[in-house]
Amino acid sequence: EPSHEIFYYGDFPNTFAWGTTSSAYQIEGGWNEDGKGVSIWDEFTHKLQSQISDGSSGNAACDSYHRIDQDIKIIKELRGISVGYYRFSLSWPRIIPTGEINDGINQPGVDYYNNLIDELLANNIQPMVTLYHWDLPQALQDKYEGWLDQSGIIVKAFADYTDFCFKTYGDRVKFWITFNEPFITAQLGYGVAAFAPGHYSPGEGVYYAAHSIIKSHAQAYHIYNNTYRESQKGQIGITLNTNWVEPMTTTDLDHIEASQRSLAFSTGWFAEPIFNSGDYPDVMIWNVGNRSEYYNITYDRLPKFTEEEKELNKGTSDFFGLNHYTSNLIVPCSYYPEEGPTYDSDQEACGDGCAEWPPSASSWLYQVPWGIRKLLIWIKRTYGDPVIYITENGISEHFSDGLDDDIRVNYYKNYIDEVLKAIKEDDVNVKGYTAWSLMDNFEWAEGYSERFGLHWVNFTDPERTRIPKKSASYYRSLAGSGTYVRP
Ligand code: GBH
Repeated sequence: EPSHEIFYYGDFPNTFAWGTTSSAYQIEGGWNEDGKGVSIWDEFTHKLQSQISDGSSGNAACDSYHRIDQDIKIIKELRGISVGYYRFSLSWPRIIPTGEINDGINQPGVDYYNNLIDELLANNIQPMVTLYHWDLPQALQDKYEGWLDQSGIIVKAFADYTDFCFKTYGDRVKFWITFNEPFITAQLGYGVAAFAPGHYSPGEGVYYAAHSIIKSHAQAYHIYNNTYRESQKGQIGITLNTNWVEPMTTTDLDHIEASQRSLAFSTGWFAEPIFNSGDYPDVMIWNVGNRSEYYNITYDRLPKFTEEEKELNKGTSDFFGLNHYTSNLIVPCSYYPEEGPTYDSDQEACGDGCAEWPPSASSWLYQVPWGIRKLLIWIKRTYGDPVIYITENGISEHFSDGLDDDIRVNYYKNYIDEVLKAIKEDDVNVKGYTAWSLMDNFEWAEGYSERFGLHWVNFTDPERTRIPKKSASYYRSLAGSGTYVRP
């Protein structure tokens, strides 16, 4: 059980790695420049403006496509002694415009990332590269229905893309993340349609998308493992997003079971195949099957892995990449939507933040520092004590907020303190921490209305000036006390 130290704040191991992060669509802009292909987020923001709270898009965003120098400058200033890496993502359609390598690559796009990587290294900042942070080439969506495709074409397209990236950048990139938060792509992209590509299929598509993503991840891992690992000597894994969840009533067995189901349906959905059995959690198979029966659905809404696929899934992550922001309280709930079964109703668990927890500018994000420690302990116990990198953690403010971001200083101080407790008191193998985000950026369906940055960005200034907030100097001083290490 966790000890009840209220405030720990000792020293991090001097091998601990510190970083900041961003993603391609959220910062780059240059959406149609130099031969870049259209992504599902370009299409979604252009065609369904009403889905974005301020009607905006990432067309220009932070203009990082033209401003590598400005980004390097703020990363470098932040680095102090030890903020040693920068996590960013590659835009697949910037590199391969149609998504299929046989159609050709886009050399200016390839060079953009070559320059970024070279500049980072020249400044002693290690690149941590995400291969897919939600911006699928639109052509793959149009031709094959994107991640819904179960024929193997999408898996092959992703495999070819990642192979190209390992070959092209792997001499310098030693830390790869295949997918950022596949849960979000599946549930928001192909389930409830709140995110691109806006495909509404809450009880089927949601599971199909996850299925082809897991297979794609496994392929990419094996390509790296078999062809590149020996010569390039890097690591490769996946990043999953997880809220910590607590039963609403800790003495009620139904509430405890509901919170366990909730974890199985969110983290377990991907972590069980990749870190444990090779297959989906039993409770997911059971629940989805039962609810299909109720609706007289005879095909598998949750697709089955073959024995061979299970073997290919198993053990395909060198580390557990964790994006964590908040916690929820869970109650059991059972309902049967008239339209048919849905991922939400399949899990028979409902949850939300607690109104008493301090809020943020995002409706879903409550400040619950102790949640990250419990989650880290749960991951350690459930997935065989993996190496963990926290690949995102952070808090939002409103568009009108400025440089005095005490709320963010406080959030980082308290969450990072809980991470330290997990390392020192609970022996969780956390090796690195990454603050989301390096700078304010395009916050998906919230547009620019929520700011997550350590740096404030002036979105009305064509220069997109980046100015450090109070939290940037706080993070610099905190992370600056350790020793510089590569993730
Ligand atoms: C991460 O997602 C992303 O990786 C990153 O790109 C993003 O900018 C960052 O967090 C901050 O959000 O309003 O109820 O529909 C975290 C997962 C996905 C959580 C979208 C909030 C919307 C919930 N986020 N979700 S709701």
